[in-house]
Amino acid sequence: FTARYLSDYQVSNFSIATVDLTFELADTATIVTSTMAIKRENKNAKQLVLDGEQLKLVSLQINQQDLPESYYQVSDTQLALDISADEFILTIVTEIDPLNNTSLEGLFKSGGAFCTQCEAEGFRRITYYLDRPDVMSTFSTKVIADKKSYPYLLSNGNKTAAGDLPQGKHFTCWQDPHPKPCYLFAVVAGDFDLLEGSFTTQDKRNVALEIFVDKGNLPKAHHAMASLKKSMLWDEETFGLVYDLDIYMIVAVDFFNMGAMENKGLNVFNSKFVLADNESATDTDFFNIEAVIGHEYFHNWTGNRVTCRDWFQLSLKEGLTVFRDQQFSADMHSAPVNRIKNVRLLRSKQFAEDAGPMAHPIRPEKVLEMNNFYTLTVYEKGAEVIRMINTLLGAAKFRKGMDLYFARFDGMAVTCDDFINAMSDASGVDLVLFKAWYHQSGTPILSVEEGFSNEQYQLTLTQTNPSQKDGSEGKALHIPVAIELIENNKVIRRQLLELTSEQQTWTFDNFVEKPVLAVLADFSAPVKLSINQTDQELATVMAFADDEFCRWDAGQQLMLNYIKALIDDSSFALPNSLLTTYQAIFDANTDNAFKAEQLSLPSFDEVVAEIAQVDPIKVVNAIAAVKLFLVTGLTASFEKTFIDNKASAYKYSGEEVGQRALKNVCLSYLSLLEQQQSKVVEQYQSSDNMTDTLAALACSADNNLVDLAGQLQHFEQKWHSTALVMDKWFSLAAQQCSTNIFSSLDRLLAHPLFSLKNPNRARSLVGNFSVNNPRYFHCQSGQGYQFLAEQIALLNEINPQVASRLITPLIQFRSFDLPRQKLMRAELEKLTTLKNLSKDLKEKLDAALA
Ligand code: BAL
Ligand code: ZN
Repeated sequence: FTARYLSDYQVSNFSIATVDLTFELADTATIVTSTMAIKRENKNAKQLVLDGEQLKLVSLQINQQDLPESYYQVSDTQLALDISADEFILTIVTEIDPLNNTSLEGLFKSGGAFCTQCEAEGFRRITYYLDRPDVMSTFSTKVIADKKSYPYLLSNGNKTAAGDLPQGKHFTCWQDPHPKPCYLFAVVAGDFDLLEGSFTTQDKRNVALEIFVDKGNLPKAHHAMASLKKSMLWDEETFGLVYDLDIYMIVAVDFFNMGAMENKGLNVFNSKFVLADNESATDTDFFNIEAVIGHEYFHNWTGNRVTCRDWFQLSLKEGLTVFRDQQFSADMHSAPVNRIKNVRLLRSKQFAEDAGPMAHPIRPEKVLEMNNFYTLTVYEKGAEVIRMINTLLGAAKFRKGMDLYFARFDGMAVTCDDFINAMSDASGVDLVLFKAWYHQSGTPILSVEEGFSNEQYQLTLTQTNPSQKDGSEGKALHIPVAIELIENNKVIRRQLLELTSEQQTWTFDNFVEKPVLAVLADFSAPVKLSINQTDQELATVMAFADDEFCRWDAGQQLMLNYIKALIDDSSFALPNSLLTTYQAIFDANTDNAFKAEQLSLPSFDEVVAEIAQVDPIKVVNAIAAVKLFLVTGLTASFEKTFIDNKASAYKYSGEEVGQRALKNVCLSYLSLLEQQQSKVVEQYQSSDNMTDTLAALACSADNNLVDLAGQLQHFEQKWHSTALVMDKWFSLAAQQCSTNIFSSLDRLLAHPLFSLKNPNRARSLVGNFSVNNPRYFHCQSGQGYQFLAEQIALLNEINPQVASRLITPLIQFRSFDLPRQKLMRAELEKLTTLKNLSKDLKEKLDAALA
């Protein structure tokens, strides 16, 4: 395996103007014929080297003449051709085996359907090609298959022809007028139910909207359709971006490595992000479907019309598109609650990645396996970086920057620098220093010092940036820090400070007494905050900051301080003042969804991110102790709020989602008290919706309540034939906080509905155990680590991409105490000896064990 470096980028020696593809689909021997119009762009380049993996080369022709064997060489990864002509037509026929393709890259079977996944480098598993994003071509595709089994034959662009063929076969032809890199290519063939809709663009064109789902699932596609229409309208209204083909198709499949894929005009989705109805989907499912449909739709401009020059620039499209989907969700729902959820994800998962062995800048500089870089850093931190540009420029200038970006680069493959330069040129804002966010890894620590004298308030901000992988010191970044100053329980000053050096001090005049600081309003930068505020100051921010994020965050900080105190000393006595502060959350006139976030304590991962080499069981115990203290002291408030927010028949609407969230947070607290546990049973039995059912089940699993076994059995009987719901069942069963968990896990692995070949299933059981069952994943015997490592070893052969994702909790072993480190390391070392160790795992194991 050889690593690739950003600094080695060179333009392609050859271009491909057009590519015509014919797929003769068959389970184990699909024939792909590719005819390409190729031009030599670099006169000094002698060989044309095409990428190709796991292909059987059937034939090769130049300008319709067979190419003698002496003119080409085939290896496991390449086809090198010696061709003297500068312009020529190359026809390649390959044979591939979709049925046995369990990696789910390239062409594979998902259930009964054929489907493709080409990003990042899957197209090379379909045919030999210049598989790089800066080679953009016009694609036309003919798909041939058995008509009865595969009535729908789909590809990118517009349908140009269709007809019957002998032997019960048929064909459909597609033409995509927009030149594109091959990672955006897709083919799907199957027998589906089709939900049809339409959208009229602002320039009055009619776009056909088609959602393809497994037979019988049509009623579950309506929310996805509504979400698509909202996305299309939002992008027109917010960014002036209009859809550019006559048809937009979405296909939902059960076997998929990612959430979804933005192939031009033909998105392929994990069915989890399409299918929903009131009985089987949770509020979170409904929310996520809208967000992911939006995300993939927004890629049509940020990703497809303007794409990446090379894969190191992935954040060019992903950071920007996540930012756009976050803005979309914020506009559709509560902006502060969305912001809180973004920040929780960042703090719990991205901060750990940025502190772990796979830490990388949002624009990585060295890659062994590109699939390893579809990360929280590239996506979520990448979105934070775009958000900071938005904050520094202001919304109007940010929009001007977007307009200039599209005016300059439409139809091109470009770099992150091109994006920033457009932003800077359009706004006049200097972003030279800001660019360092693109090449520096690690989470900056922002330390806050306050002073007060002679009616003057002084604020000193210091940034500390972690040292980099090459040993160099972290440099000062351009950090926007939005603050509020509160005096007499009122915000009297609001300002955006720009920290551009290691340390800067700001002074504010005319204060009678020291104001209370609310810092990082709306979480204005992805940093860790180091600040000493008293409980009283935090309570003031919780009650009186204007910025909702700051109000929420002050509560989190307060709780974190006490969780830390309990980790240091488990006999630490929590003060009753905490109860008063928490009671104020119940009493405040705020919306329910926000209250639910305020009542939710920092998660296990968020706490781990704050403490070096921590004993994980102490973290679990400390969080549980704070929770028990709060519910014991405020039982009546939790109970009243729980009862007051019981909704009538299920409806997915903002008001009711908030009510359910608040009610279920209260139930989670109450379930710690034996005398309240009947509420869990009652809720499970009376629930008419998946949100409440799962909330009750989670209480049973987390507290190992006696009713859990019966509830799981009942749930399984009811839902055994609904795949997405059974994923939830496997997740919950893996979350059971019980000494019997390891025998349960063995039974679950042997369950007839369990298969490691289905990524959703593997993630439900294996992923959820290692992430959401910390007491047993981190148990002292090391059995939890061993369980995960054994499944990863199996997945290494089946689906390296999924294996490589699931290994994350093990490679982050340095976050934990030395005994755990030793146990986790031992499992990682065993994995290094695997036969056929994949590139995906090797890159992570090497980084972790270095
Ligand atoms: N491009 C891979 C899937 C996504 O980020 O939309
Ligand atoms: Zn994306």
